[in-house]
Amino acid sequence: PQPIRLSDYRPPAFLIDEVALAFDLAPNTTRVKARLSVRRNGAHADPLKLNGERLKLISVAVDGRALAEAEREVDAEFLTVPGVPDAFVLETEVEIDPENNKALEGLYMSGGRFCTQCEAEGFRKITYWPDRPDVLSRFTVRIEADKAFPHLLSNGNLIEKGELSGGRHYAVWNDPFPKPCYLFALVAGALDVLEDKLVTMSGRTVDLRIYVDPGMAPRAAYAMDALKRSMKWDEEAFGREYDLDLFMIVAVRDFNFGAMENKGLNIFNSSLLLADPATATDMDYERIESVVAHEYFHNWTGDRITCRDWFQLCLKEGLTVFRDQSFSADMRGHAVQRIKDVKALRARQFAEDQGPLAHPVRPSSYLKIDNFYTATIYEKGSEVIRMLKTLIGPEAFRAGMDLYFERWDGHATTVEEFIKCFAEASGRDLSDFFGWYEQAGTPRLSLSSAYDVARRTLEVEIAQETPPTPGQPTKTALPIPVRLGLLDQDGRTQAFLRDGEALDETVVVLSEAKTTVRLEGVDRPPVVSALRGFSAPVVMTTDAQPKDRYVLLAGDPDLFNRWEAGQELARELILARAAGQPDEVGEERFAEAMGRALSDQAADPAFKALLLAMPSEPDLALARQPADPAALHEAREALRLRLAVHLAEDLKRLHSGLQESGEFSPDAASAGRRALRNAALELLAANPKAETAELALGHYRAAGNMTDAMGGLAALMLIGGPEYEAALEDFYAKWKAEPLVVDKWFAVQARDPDETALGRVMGLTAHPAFDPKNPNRLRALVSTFANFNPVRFHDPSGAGYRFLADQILAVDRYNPMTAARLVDPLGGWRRYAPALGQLMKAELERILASEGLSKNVFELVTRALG
Ligand code: BAL
Ligand code: ZN
Repeated sequence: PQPIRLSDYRPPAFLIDEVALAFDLAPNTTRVKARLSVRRNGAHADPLKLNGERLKLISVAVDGRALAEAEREVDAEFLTVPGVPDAFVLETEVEIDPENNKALEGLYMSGGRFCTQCEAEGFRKITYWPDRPDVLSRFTVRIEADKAFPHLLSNGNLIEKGELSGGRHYAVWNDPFPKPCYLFALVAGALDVLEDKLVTMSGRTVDLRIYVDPGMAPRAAYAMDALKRSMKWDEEAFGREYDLDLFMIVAVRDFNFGAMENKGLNIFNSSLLLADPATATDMDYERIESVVAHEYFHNWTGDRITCRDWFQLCLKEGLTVFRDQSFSADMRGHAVQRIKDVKALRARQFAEDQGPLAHPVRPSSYLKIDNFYTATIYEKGSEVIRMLKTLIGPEAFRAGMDLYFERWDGHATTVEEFIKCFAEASGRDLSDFFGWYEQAGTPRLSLSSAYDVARRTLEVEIAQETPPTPGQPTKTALPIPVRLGLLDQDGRTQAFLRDGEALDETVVVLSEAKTTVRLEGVDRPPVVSALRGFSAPVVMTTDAQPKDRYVLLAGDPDLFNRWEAGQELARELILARAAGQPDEVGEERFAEAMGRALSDQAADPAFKALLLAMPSEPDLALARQPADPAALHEAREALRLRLAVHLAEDLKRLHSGLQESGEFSPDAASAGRRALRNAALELLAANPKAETAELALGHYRAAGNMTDAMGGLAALMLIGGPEYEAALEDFYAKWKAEPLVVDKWFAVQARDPDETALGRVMGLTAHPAFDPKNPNRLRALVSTFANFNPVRFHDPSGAGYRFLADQILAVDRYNPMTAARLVDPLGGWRRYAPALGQLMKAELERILASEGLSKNVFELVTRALG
């Protein structure tokens, strides 16, 4: 297959101002009629070439005249009509089979309902169309179906509906905002609806509707609340008001993405929408809040202003992640949110950036754009916007956003044009900053400092270097904002002078390979707190001694760096032990410091819960290569055991003291207390004594909500034994009718580090509740195992790799997009000890040698091996 390149971009040959679609819905034989008002774009004599896949063509007509077969060409990917006029009406009719569409792209059925997923290239499986984001059209959509499908929904406003003979009915929708076809949506079926209203900043009343499976409407209440808060927040933080009279969300169970921002009709994976205390954890509530916000925020950053081509994906995704992270920080606390966001960034994006799948935030070529919905585009894309805001300041940032909305509303545009708005608003030359979009890889910073006690000066030197990534052997220096403050040895903030200005904190912007800054008026020997708030997506090493880290852990006013100091201390101790050089004294000292941090009454419980969680095994595997997952697992457990023993009384006190009574509330403070209580239990579970198993079982049995039930079950999983087996059985018996909870049951078993786990996971693929055609279920078992159970996935026999490769091959036959997302854990083969790496590579080669591979899997496996 030929790659698509950014440098080959050409404007569309034809534009379509208006389209009328008519759907006659039937599970196996849906008819789609399309009436397109087409006009030639520019002076050329090209034929009209429309994308279309898996469509049975019934008829084509130009300006009312049906075309004979000789007058058009049809192949597996295109309909081509030569010799068309400059402006004309094209009418097509096709037949499609939603029931047998298991790729879940285009129009398909989930739970007996029709639904769509068109981003990135699903619309071409619905009708013939120039399937690219820079063709913006006004859509009118008529849906006709049996009344067994009572709700007939599409984008925009409902303009007509009525009854038809033969038990059928119809609805007509009009979307006044021109949009690319990837934002088209249709839903039809039996649904319950939760309704509400919101008055916007200009006083308009908007109807809000969330459609869910019958009986589930109460579980949409939290999503509705999150939606209303998001709408208000976007008005206050960005001055953006909602534009239609109606905003709808539909939850479906079978979905490749988390959710989709179709104009006025968001479609959600039900796992990111439905919640009540009995079936959803606090983490589910948190994710629902952020994803509801994310999809809503797309209305302006994605829908009103979209991407010129798919290379610009970060233009809408990185920016919208930045917006949803800012919203979550306002809702839940800035420091705690930042720590969680950075943990996610490191776990997914840093790993991606260090492997064969590394790519720039704006890539320059692809085979399947589906493969670029990555942590780099999303999470690093958001970090880039955050740095931009740090560099130009919040006022210029807001002015740049205002200019972007004003200038580009109703258009499809590029990252260059976006950055130009900030350059104009700030009066700054941002050409160097563009490097963040074009250069892949995580910059490495090394910081050293020299204190001159006589002159009371501190010289800080920071060097940057970005390792090579595939296709980019040499790298240039980037502008990197490093937020920095000083403490003294007693942990008090120290003011200093920079260029004569007295400051508590400053931002050093690195622009060269090496940058030196001189701080004066530093009265006492300093401890440097650098990269506060994780001001740039980099890996930083410093000349700090462990004693400096203890000072930061105890008292850095920047909570991110306080947490980071704890993580760095823990990482060093674990890596030393994994390398066969345990630092027993250091481990004790660390346990004592953690004890002091836990007893800090002023600290937020949610923050303490994060402090208690040791760096994850995937995170540790990135820190030292080649990685030995078994040694890392053992060393991490050894440190956890030491903490569990040393802090046993504190942890038990926390566990009993934080037990809640009264009604469940999903608010951040209550969730933080539950998080700390469950974190205490998880740490205690590192010491698998009978007493701990009893405590965990009691916790599980007494749980009044899913957060605590899962906390208990996860702790029992770590302890193992009959209590765990009993709880697993009890859990399944209780929840087997609740798909989202059964997903959790599969996932907890997939995370089990016990040596029996691989056999158990393989056995679970034969469980009657395992349905690999459902992406949530597949991810719960297979993806959780491969990504979050390193010690068992990297079984020295290679059986874990073989299991994953078999799953990829099986799923690729019907759902390439989801199959391709499973490739990543094998992609890091070069980072592991050769005995493991070669086995991983062999599985990639086996996949590549298989017949009938999709483009999606082919592209990722080829790159992984490359
Ligand atoms: N646009 C795909 C789903 C999302 O990022 O919102
Ligand atoms: Zn998005």
